[in-house]
Amino acid sequence: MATAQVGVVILGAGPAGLVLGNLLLERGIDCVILERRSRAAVEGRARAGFLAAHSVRVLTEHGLAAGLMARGKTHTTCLFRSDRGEFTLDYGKLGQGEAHTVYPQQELVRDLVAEYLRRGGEIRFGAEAAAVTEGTVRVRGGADVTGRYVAGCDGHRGTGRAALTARGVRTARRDHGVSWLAVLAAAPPSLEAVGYALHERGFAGHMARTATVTRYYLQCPRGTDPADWSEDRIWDELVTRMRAAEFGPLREGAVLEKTVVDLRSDVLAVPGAGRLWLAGDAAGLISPSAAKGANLAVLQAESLARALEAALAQDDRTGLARYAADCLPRVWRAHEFSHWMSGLLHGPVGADDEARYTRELQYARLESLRTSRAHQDFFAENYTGI
Ligand code: RFL
Repeated sequence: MATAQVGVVILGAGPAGLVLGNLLLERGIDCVILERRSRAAVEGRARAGFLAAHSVRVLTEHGLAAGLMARGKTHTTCLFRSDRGEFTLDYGKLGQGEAHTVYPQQELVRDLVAEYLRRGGEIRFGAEAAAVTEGTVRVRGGADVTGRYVAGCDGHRGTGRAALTARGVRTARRDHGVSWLAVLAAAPPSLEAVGYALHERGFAGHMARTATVTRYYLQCPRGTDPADWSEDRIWDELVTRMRAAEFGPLREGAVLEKTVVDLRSDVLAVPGAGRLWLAGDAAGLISPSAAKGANLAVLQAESLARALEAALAQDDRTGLARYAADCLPRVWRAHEFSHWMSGLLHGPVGADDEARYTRELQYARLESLRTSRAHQDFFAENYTGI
């Protein structure tokens, strides 16, 4: 049985759905968010942390940045380590001179939920979209919800994407063939900045989150079971790959969370059709090697809000057609950089001639980044930009 029709039914209360919901309410468009998980689960899910300058601008312009302004940290440097030494890139002084704001995704989600509710929006937690047909969303175990438009912001395994691919929309995809053990540690950062360590045992990464929590990554074989990684094994491996003996100790702490992330990327050929439009991971998944996913979600949510406003207020669908045309080139540029970063960070395993050739290419790329101002500017522009 269908309930009354709203302007936009949004699937998913992640960064994409919540930014979109807030921007629609700001424009006076009624919407309802359907989120399959509980509020506590959504607000406690630690994932991204690096917000590009563009994301911060969007959030600030629309009154969504109070928390990140108060508690976010500005980062303008990152460092690279290998057996050939260490160097820091002050990317805040390179390229466009832009910075990252480090603010844990779960805190951003918490702020966005609070603001959405304050603006009078409705979120139904525990409401899983089972299918989307035209403007109607079938909710598992509940009443159907109908909107003039449906925004699929329910991630890359969501119902929105499934409905679109069932209609024949193609996907371009790549499996990077690499996995990361993503570790969240109750430990202060060990470095001032982001640290990328190249090692013959595999990549290791250090990402500051807050004064008491740090994220680490360890490249691991596909199919790795996180349960095989004890706390001691994680720290031993991080100490080795981050070359702590040479460059300084790591500040260790309890492991709060460990998950395996397979590095995969894909982009839908068009992010919507008819009454169903997608944003965020639903429209395309990007490997976390350059920390772009949440930033693309914000970018797309902003563009989609503008397009939906025109479609709803003036019955003008040209904005929706332009949504794809405007976003896709920027999405692909982020994918290109992410892919480049993946090649920089992940060396081959093994010591045969081909592995040695690829590893030397990796070092040549790193050396070019260390010494060439032109290369550094290009890196900075893509690293902070979206
Ligand atoms: P989300 O955040 O996955 O939210 C989708 C929401 O939809 C809900 N859902 C449904 N609701 C109703 N019905 C259904 N059928 C549903 N199916 C799903 C889900 O419960 C969820 O609440 O997608 P969104 O909004 O597109 O946001 C994308 C970002 O979350 C993602 O791209 C980033 O987290 C990626 N990422 C990073 N991005 C950055 O920009 N910077 C980073 O530093 C960064 N670090 C990361 C990351 C992702 C990681 N993992 C876990 C893959 C680090 C990690 C470890």
